[in-house]
Amino acid sequence: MSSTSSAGSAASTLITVAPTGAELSKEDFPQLPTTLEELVETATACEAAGAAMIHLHIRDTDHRPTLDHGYLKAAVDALREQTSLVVQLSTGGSVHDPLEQRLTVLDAEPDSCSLTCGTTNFGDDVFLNPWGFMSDLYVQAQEREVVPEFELFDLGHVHALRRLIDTHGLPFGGKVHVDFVTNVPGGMPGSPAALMAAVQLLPPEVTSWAATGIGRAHLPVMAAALSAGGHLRVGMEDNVVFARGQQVQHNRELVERAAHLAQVMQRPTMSTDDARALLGVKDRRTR
Ligand code: KMH
Ligand code: ZN
Repeated sequence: MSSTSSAGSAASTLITVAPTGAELSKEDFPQLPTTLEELVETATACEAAGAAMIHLHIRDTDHRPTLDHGYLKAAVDALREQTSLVVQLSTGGSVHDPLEQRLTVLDAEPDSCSLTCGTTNFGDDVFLNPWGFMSDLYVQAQEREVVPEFELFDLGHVHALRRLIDTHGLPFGGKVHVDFVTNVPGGMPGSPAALMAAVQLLPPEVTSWAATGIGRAHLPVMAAALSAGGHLRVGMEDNVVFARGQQVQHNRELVERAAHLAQVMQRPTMSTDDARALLGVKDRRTR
């Protein structure tokens, strides 16, 4: 496959686990990790299964999404103490979170933060990411030495990433890692063809890319990404069906299957040290 990007084909696979998200309720999915204790248990199990990064949405004591600093900082600190995972905080939050509050996520000093490159319809809701917000988040992440992961839901988001780099230079660390979030109702479809079209258009500054398929696009997008040299994101934020009629009971199951497939494809899972080098994150480990 040819590509204008320098991301190339990777010899090993970065697996990111997105264990919780902001959309599912604890009532409907009691196995969703929402407490700090459950989060640490999940992170530890997923690291052992081959994950090297965790994409975090935090819940409060009522299991509802929160951007409260105390909760975010406690989660970042606990995961640093008890795992070696690269800790990425979501700045997307939930569709109901105000933009100003989404910027305060950086106060919790994560290794990485998500940065979605444009507004998108999100089911019946709108996930708001106007240029001013993206731009502020980009610059604040540079200043605080936090590495953004660019979440691309659509081809237009690839174009917006070009504008961010042209306007503000490279992110902290000098690497550009993107994650294609496919099959969101309102974004690009979760098909190999759509994924490959987007990969072809990546700016040459992109050094690595990953992909995830929401819901039933989970497996086709995983297989397409692996075969094209991409990395993987899995987790209950994106998919709660393990197989027909079989609900995911623990995020570890999704990481284990992704790691197995990566191994079969001769692209074994990446260590957390290698993930840090790939992403250019600052080493903030405390253990
Ligand atoms: N929860 C979605 C509205 C991100 O984490 O940055 C946004 C989202 C993307 O999950
Ligand atoms: Zn998220």
